[in-house]
Amino acid sequence: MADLEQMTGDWLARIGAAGDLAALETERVAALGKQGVVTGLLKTLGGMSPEERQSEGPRIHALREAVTAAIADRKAALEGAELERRLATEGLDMTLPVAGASEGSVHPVSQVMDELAEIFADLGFAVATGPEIEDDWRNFTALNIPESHPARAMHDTFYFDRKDGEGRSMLLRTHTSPVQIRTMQSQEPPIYVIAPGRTYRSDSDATHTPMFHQVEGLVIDRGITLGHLKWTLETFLKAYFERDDIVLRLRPSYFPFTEPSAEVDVGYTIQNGRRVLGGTDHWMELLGSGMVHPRVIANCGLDPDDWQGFAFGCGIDRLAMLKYGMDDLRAFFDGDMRWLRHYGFRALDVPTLSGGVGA
Ligand code: 2NL
Repeated sequence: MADLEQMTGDWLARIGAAGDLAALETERVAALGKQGVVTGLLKTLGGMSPEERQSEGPRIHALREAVTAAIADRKAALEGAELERRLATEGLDMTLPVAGASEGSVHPVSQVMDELAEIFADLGFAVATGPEIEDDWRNFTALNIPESHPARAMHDTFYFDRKDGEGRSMLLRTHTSPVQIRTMQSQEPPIYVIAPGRTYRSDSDATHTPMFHQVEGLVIDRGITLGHLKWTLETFLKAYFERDDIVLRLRPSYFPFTEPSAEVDVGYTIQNGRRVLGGTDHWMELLGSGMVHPRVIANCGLDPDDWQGFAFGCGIDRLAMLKYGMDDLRAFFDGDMRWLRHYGFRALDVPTLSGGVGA
């Protein structure tokens, strides 16, 4: 067994010479595999006298450990070299021009969502998102919508057959409010968020699609009043429609999750037979809003004596139609390339407040 040192040297040389991972694997099997040389040596231990085993055992184990370590080192080195090679050869030159005209365009709904995020970021609001499959507690109960409320009727809400682990009915969210419920449950106030996203209702005609987009806003802080709500909506709509003469009118209304509640109308004039936002000649309803109901605040584990807030909700598809002059909601989701080419936005038109959010 005097040649064990010699063997160790030979194996380390063979492993070091393995040029790729496949060659290294061949060496590993030859040394440590079932029929491998080192495995064979280990098997000879069983036939040795106790004295022989005491002297040879540690040497054979040392050989196996040296070979194992060398294989691991070589493997790491080969993998590192392979990564370096790929990094060197698979790089992309981001400054190269696009080959040919690009086909895709940004859908107006995505464009408006970007504009909303941009405008509200300037007012200190973060964007919150959440799952489209929700439980009926977050979609209804937490929002003070009682079991008997018509919004819960099967014909409006898409329910799943299965319940979740806690026995709650699962559904496609009918508004983005459950995102704000999640936000209140998981974050300490003050909370300033908007929640844009897909929502679902079993409803389909010229002005309703079963999937539509909604944006809701939520503020939870101390000493929040209806005045903060009105200023926020006015500032948002002036930036969004890029006009300073936007006038709002708040009408008393009812939502289970706000008290008091207000429907928000925006003034418009008729110019050359078209509606143009601004002024006070005519009014159209644009948003629903109100002061967050104390029961909703309490349902999320916050003390309504400490925290107040306002919330609002509005259809994104409708915001897009009003700003960019589309008249049929269904065309939004037809995937007609002619419509998308006409109303789509170029991919690199990033909305900025300084450049005009719709620039
Ligand atoms: C509408 C009305 C509204 C809200 C949505 C809301 C959310 C929470 C608490 C309280 Cl977590 N309120 N959202 C409030 C008022 C109106 O939307 O007409 N949407 C299209």
